[in-house]
Amino acid sequence: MTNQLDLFDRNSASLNREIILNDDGAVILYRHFFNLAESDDILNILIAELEWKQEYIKMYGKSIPIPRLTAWYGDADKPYRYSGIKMNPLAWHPILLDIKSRIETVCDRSFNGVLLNYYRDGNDGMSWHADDERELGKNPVIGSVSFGGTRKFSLKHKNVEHPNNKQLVDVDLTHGSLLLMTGACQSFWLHRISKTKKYVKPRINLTFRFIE
Ligand SMILES: O=C(O)CCC(=O)C(=O)O
Ligand SMILES: [Mn+2]
Repeated sequence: MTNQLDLFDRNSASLNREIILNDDGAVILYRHFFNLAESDDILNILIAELEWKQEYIKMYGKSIPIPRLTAWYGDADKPYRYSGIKMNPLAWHPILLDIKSRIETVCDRSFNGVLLNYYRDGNDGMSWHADDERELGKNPVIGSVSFGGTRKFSLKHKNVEHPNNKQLVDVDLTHGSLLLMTGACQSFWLHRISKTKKYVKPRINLTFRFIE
């Protein structure tokens, strides 16, 4: 049987790769996937040219703004649903297609949609969840690219008996980094971006996904 990580080795031998976890799924980090000049340019284009929206979720009969701005781009007819929000895809922006083809060189997978999150400051975040929506299929590969301020990404095992249920796996996601979540990661692990009282620069994260 091919080891999950061997697949990635074939394509990414020349890139510095860090294994964040390889237990009930794998998480791999390429800290400098995009260089500084590229990352600065991409961040400016994403802020200026994408259609950012404030979405709301219903809680106890009230409509609550989610703590970040979002956008969903992708192939037509691939709507995406999470937390009761249905997002129809906007047509691909050229910069998103460029990023997609760059990351596909190491992902061994093609993507047909991308969810973007814009964390304006430390009051924006995303609580514990797994990317386990049915339309992503079993064992999805998620390609997560970050630009802008560094934010702490944490993983927690879902099994309360597992040591990493209490001891979180923390990773700083820096400007230009690519994080791959693969294998059974979404079945066994939760992840989040915690809010912080510290000053943090605005950050945009893109999670490339394949909707079946
Ligand atoms: O902002 C991040 O790094 C994580 C985003 C995320 O988990 C998601 O979009 O599902
Ligand atoms: Mn997620």
